[in-house]
Amino acid sequence: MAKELDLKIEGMTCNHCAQSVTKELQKVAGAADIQVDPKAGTAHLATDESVTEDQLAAAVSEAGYSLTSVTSSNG
Ligand SMILES: [Cu+2]
Repeated sequence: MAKELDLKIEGMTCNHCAQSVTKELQKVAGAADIQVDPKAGTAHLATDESVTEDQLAAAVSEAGYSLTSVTSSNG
């Protein structure tokens, strides 16, 4: 079962930032349909149940930004 998640990410300013975050999130096994909006400071993605918030935080941090919140958009 896939989860739909909304992430809040601090520190992104332009499309290059968004690309870095997208690239790192793509490396997380089980993450798909990644859409990053640098102006809003958000990312939307679908993940397997196995993907943890820690994995997402690590990916965002690897790109050089901070994950500040994760909310599920389908319960
Ligand atoms: Cu940038």
